[in-house]
Amino acid sequence: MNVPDSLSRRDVLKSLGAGAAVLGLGAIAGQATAGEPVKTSATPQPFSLPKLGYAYGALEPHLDARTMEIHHSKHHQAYITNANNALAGQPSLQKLAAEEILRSLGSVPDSVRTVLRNNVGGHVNHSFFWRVIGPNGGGAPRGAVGQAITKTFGSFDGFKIQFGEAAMKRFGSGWAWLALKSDKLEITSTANQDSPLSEGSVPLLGLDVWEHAYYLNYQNRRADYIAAFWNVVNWEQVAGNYAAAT
Ligand code: MN3
Repeated sequence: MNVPDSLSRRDVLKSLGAGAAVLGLGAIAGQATAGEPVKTSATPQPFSLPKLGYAYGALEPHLDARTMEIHHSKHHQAYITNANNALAGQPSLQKLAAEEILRSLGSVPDSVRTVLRNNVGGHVNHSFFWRVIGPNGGGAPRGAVGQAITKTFGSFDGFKIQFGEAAMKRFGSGWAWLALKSDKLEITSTANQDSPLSEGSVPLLGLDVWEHAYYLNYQNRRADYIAAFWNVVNWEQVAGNYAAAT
């Protein structure tokens, strides 16, 4: 099969290197507010639902317990189940970490490309999301990532405005991202469960703007949900993501 071969050695090494860097940062970035160690960016198969590093109700009043429970135990689980089912008939793809599949979607067989794009993407995006939010979050980013945000976007408030616009303008379902591409910070958004990894970027911070992420508590008020999000951002995790990517 051509899929593993199609991954350039550099991509694989970069992927593994980022994971190793994250692990190496454990003493610093591992002390996330959630109390969970920072995880490597390589997610092996078969996929399973990661435990949250906090209780479903820990992010209230900003994100309510019922939404968190359904989002994690039902929506995220469904992506995992669908991805594992799709990969059951693809032994060559089973050797790949989730992130490697997303980086090389163009090389996977046509018959499973869309289902993997949606469901491996859903698994990776949600696993990522649970770690960049947490109790005792909020405030402003410090250190290198804080400096890079200020330098790139003018100020932290300027960054929040631009990120919020990306989240608001994403029509329908998708995500807003702070990502690193060619060593530069960028704000992007993706549709559905598309990942920045598929566009050659490394996500640092992400916000799920699917209605399932906020509808119970905020109904149609996506702007209120975005405003609430800033109170739960785990900037220590974002700093760890940035350190691993640079
Ligand atoms: Mn979601």
